Amino acid sequence: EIQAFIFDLDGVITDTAKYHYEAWKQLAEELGIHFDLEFNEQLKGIDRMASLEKILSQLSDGGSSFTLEQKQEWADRKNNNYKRLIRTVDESEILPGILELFHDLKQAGIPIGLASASRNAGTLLRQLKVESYINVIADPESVAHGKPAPDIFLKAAEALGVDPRYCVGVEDAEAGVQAIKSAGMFAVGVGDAEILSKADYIVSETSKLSLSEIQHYMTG
Ligand code: B16
Ligand code: MG
Repeated sequence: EIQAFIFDLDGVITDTAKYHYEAWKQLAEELGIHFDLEFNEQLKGIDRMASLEKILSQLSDGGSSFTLEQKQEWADRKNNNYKRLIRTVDESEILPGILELFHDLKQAGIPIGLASASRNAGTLLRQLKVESYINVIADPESVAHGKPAPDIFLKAAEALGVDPRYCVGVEDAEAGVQAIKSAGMFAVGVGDAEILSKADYIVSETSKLSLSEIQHYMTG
């Protein structure tokens, strides 16, 4: 029996994945590093500094010549690009089917947790006006290891007081699906079935997410 749903934010509740892409692309271009959608796939769900490290690792010296201070400055620059891009986000950018799912979960008495790597998650939930549906937001700054480690999903489950075995995690990223599976939860993937092949249940888009279908699938 499902006792909680734990959602990723970027790419699941709203399509901010495209703004993260744009913000990194702006920075990568300034640094003369090639950046495309395929590479971006590896950054989904990965925290800010780890994402920067992956981008810099494409340089001939693997980016090892930069000081922490310099890297911090670039990470801040990316975040400023991102904050500029999300300034106008409002409830029209909630992905299709998400509000209906939140509503069905509330109706069924199933609490909702958020497990996003983003330090901008609170701002976005407010702009999307969905805060009232979310019972618990796991703080990414409080966990030792980012996705694909299970920490952030475990943190959300703990805050909800639910055993991970009875949690359903929803993710759009490969690293995120791995995090859910390592946490011992049922993983719902949204997106490309090949990229998300480790998920227990996959839909191509958020509009296809349905509580009754997932329940039906889990109980066989
Ligand atoms: P920020 P999620 C992740 O959010 C994004 O997928 C990832 O691209 C981003 O780098 C990360 O948040 C950190 O975001 O720079 O805003 O702290 O998918 O875990 O909701
Ligand atoms: Mg995501």
